[in-house]
Amino acid sequence: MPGSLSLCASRLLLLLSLLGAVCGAQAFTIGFAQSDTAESDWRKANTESFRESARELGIDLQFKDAGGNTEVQRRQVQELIDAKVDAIVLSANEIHGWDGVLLRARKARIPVVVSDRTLALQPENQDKGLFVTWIGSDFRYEGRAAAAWLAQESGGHCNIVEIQGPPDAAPSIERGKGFRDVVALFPGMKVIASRPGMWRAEQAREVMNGYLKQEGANICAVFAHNDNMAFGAVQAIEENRQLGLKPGKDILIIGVDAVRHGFELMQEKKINALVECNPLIGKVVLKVVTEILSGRSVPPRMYTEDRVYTLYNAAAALPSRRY
Ligand code: GYE
Repeated sequence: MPGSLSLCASRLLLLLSLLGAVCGAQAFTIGFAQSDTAESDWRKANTESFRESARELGIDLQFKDAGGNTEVQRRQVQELIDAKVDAIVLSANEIHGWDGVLLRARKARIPVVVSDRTLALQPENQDKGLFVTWIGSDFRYEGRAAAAWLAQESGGHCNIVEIQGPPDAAPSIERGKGFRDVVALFPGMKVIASRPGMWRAEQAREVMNGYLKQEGANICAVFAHNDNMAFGAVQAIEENRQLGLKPGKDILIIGVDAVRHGFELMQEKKINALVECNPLIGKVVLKVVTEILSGRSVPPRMYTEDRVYTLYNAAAALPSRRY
């Protein structure tokens, strides 16, 4: 079972289920503004989780996908406001630029729930209740967990290449900060290179190719902000046969998300560790929205619990993986 919900969220889920059974879920129309389903395996699983959960819960899901374009996503949230949906769920492409459209949602009395990606509102708007709650993973913990695993695996001596997500996306910012929180504790650990791979394997492959030509055997590990970019790093190492380096052996590889193909590469010993980030939050998010629309209060933040998987427990975990 991938990352179980945190205590508050799992208890709330049980309560929501009981209340739903008693009160019967009203057929709400909920808008879901997704950042970019095509960006990663994680995002595909996340989108499917919302679609499947909406069907199960009898919710009319008005789905919008911004294709990674924040201006388009802002326009799509406005379209949902204009359509007078009952509530909006936002998984933001980047942290900035949401104040105006969220102020208009509040004026239209449409509650907003932020899913997965956190936002950075202007100081003057931070106490205006522009969204009711945020539900997702602790990205800073994920970065810290990745570095802690690498410190123990490398004995605290490692030159690290970091392949980041987009610079203005919350997971990139927070995973990078968390990773550096722990690396700073080990004088022998150093991030020698860092560049965005934009969540995608192909771009990460190009980034890694460049670093292999510059740094080659000086690279001890790759920290990729998501699994798809870890896949690209593995591909680049294998393509540079002239260097004679093996991913997972000569260069340690650690990713974040823990998607199925990542477990398969761990079984092949090409990836060493994956920090889980659970995308299957559609049901809890939509149930929380239903609670809000039914007039009940919910916690301001709800975390999913994630864990670290390694090539040592990959085989045992793979059969139960759901994304
Ligand atoms: O790590 C990445 C996806 O917001 C946690 O976005 C999510 C991140 C995830 O594209 O694969």
